[in-house]
Amino acid sequence: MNKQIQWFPGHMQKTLRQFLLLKKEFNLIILMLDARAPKSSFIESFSQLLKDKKVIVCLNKSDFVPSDEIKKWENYYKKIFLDAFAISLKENKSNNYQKLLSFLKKHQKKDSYTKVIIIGIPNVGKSSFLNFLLTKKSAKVQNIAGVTKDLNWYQKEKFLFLDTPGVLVPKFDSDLQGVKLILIGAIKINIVPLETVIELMFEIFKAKNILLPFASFLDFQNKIKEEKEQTKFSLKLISDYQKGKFGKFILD
Ligand SMILES: Nc1nc2c(ncn2[C@@H]2O[C@H](COP(=O)(O)OP(=O)(O)OP(=O)(O)O)[C@@H](O)[C@H]2O)c(=O)[nH]1
Ligand SMILES: [Mg+2]
Repeated sequence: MNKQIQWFPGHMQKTLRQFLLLKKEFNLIILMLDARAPKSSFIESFSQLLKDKKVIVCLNKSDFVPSDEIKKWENYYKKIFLDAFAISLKENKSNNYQKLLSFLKKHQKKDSYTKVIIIGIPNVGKSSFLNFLLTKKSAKVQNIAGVTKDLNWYQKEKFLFLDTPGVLVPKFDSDLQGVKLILIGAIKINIVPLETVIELMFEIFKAKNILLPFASFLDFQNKIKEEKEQTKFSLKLISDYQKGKFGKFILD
């Protein structure tokens, strides 16, 4: 089954072009991923930008996942890039987050500003991360995809940080990847038929042994017949997932 989940508005294409034009200027790249989807939130669109650059991977929102499991992904990315840190901007702020700060300081340029670009898919916490670094609310943050629309520079000590709009790919490897990104809020829910999302949500959860209130998608359809009720219940399932009500686990 391939429903071709797609969401690639014009500003994303423009941002990717701008990234490549600015590539030479950056001393460090922070690639922000979502700890709930450490593989699916890494998208092909970034490859060209990351090539031959110093890249630090941040697995943000790790408050939603078991710490031993995210450690494996941290190690996985450490092997590919300069370093990797599982962080949470909501809890456990001191731990890995402090490590990341000292890491940044270690890679600071002596004689001029160190330019750091923060990239990632929508809604992973790029702007939140910046606000945290700046210890004040400067960048706009909201729990929906596509909040940041332009490139914005912020200065902290001898660092210049560039907050960027989240970008995606014109086409996903699979609909499962697309649905995982919908579940973590990186893709707007209204661009895909809700039925597709729920059907694949059952598949993803089953693979992870996570119980939903119905035995299967078919069971869900059989028990809730009316379309309006189905929509209401589907949105509740997604919202409950996003609130962490099904427990801590990784979708990938
Ligand atoms: N649970 C949890 N939520 C977080 C964390 N970091 C950020 N958030 C929330 O995630 C949502 C999105 O944060 P943003 O900082 O706007 O994300 P962004 O990557 O800048 O999003 P775009 O600008 O749309 O690309 C907000 O509701 C934040 O409060 C975290 O570590 N844990
Ligand atoms: Mg933002």
